[in-house]
Amino acid sequence: MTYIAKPKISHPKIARNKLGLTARDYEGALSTLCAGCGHDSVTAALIQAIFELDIEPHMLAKMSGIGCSSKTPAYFVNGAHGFNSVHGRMPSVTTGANAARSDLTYVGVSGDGDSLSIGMGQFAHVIRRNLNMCYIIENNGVYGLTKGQYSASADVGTVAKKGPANKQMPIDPVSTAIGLGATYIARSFSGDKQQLVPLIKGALTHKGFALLDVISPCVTFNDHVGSTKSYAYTRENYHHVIDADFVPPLDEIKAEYDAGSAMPVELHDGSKIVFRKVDNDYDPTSRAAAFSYLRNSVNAGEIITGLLYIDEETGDMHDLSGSVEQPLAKVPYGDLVPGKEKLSKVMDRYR
Ligand SMILES: Cc1ncc(C[n+]2csc(CCOP(=O)(O)OP(=O)(O)O)c2C)c(N)n1
Ligand code: SF4
Ligand SMILES: [Mg+2]
Repeated sequence: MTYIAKPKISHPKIARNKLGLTARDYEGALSTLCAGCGHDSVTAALIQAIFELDIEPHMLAKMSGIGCSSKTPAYFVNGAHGFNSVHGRMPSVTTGANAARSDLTYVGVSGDGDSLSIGMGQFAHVIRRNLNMCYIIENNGVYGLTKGQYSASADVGTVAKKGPANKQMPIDPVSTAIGLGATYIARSFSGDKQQLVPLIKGALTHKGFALLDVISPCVTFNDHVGSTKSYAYTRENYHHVIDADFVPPLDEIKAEYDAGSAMPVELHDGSKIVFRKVDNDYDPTSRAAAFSYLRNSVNAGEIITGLLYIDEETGDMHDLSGSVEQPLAKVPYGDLVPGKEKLSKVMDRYR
């Protein structure tokens, strides 16, 4: 999270969560990313969100692929499970882990290259399975780790530090996720922690596939004039379509939320996401409306942020495949072995 090792001093008045842990207990190793990289700001938001949700470190699984962004899990929650997979293959590894341990909270951190270039196939299939995970793309429009080549999210006309402008159409992860049936879709900016933290909390709590596309500028290879993923360009074209607050199950929903266009949506565990619509005609529960709003905004050159779509009705991978409630890894071995009689019955069905 930072280059400078901070001493661990525990002030008696330091904020503690329900587990008695401080935010510092959710930190990881010192970051080795470039100073000012947007990815480190996402790490800071993740630490705050996970701390505030009172998640026990050993009940969290941090997943990633390859890239500067995929190094992020090393920098938060030291005590969590973690798997740094092959480039673009984080979704299938997470699917396997979740199939066996459905009781863990899964957070995957990926890059635009890791998800939309080499990993596009896996990205598409993890969405259609509605795997219960929070999937963050730290989107900088380039392959940062391999020195700044255009990725599949690079906009037409954006210019690299050297060489010609990009001519190929970008793949927008948000529109793609809407089309593929994702059930929680949001976009934010690494420089907007106030918006990012509640969106991460909602994504971690949502039961199903939650995509968070975070514009996260690469200060070394894509932060110059002419880049459409720079800090300056993002700040200039950034538009909150909706503001979302995360309300834990036991907190009352304050009256101010009821006014005007506020709309609470209950999540699976009883917590709530409360929307305050900045654009009154925006409906985050209609897939078709979200899609057309997004397309119009792309044409207007706007970067639309906030919780763009939510569906709390569709079941996750386990609901769809009818798995038992108990995590498969915890089912006693004897119960998993069908035995000769049951096996013959199954075989008879195919004769
Ligand atoms: C199979 C394979 N192909 C190519 C590479 C080289 N490679 C490493 S990271 C990377 C792209 C990373 O870009 P992105 O996911 O956007 O992450 P960023 O570094 O920008 O955060 C590539 C092409 C690799 N490690 N493995
Ligand atoms: S190369 Fe870019 S993406 Fe990678 S750490 Fe540096 S600023 Fe971040
Ligand atoms: Mg990238």
